[in-house]
Amino acid sequence: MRDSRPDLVIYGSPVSPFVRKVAGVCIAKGVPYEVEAINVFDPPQWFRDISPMKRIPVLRDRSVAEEGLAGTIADSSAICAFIEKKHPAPALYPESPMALGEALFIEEYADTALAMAGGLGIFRPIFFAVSKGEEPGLDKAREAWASQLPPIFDVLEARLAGRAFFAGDALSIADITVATVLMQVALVAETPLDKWPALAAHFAAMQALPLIAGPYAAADKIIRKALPIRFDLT
Ligand SMILES: N[C@@H](CCC(=O)N[C@@H](CS)C(=O)NCC(=O)O)C(=O)O
Repeated sequence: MRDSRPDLVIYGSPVSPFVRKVAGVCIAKGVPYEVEAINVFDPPQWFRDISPMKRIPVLRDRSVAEEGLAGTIADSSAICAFIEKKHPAPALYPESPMALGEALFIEEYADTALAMAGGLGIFRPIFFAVSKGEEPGLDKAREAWASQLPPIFDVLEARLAGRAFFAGDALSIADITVATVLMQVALVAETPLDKWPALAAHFAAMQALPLIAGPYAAADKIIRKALPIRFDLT
């Protein structure tokens, strides 16, 4: 009998923006995948062996190997570049060298600066506290929204320069990464972006795409069980 399982397995949880980024790339390209749940805070040894930094996601390509280190890639950026090579259409990395460089910078900026401010500054203090039955860390989250995020939004607004996409003139890894990481804040709080009109328009357009909305809905279902509301941080 033919194996109907997809080649690609994403180890992680849709609650991670980096898992949703990889899922979004798979959806954009029409590549079947499945998500295999991993508790990254207490992972089994086999997962530690394939995730040197003890982070999700890790990808497995079953067509290479079903277990062990072979056939695995850690880190969402490495995973997405691998998927692009294996499934080139539609391209999610611009052809022009400068646009490619810009896209990779925005991806890195969203993965680091935006993820630190939005994930560590807002998502974790709220959701991790609520999950433990504690009061949400609203002071920390409000400080992050008021002080840490605006300079990052300024950078993104300037890079967009009123355009629909961050790099080149088509959807790229840059757009997918900014949207999935910013939606980590939207899981727990309102995200009024009136002061950054280009970013607000970009965010709204991205949220309407199935490749962003689908993985987000899977995360939202998990989050809403512990946290029925979103907080106003203004
Ligand atoms: N640069 C990594 C970041 C991955 C990452 O930070 N994942 C978080 C979940 S969103 C994680 O695994 N955290 C585990 C921990 O902090 O111990 C990527 O892009 O894959």
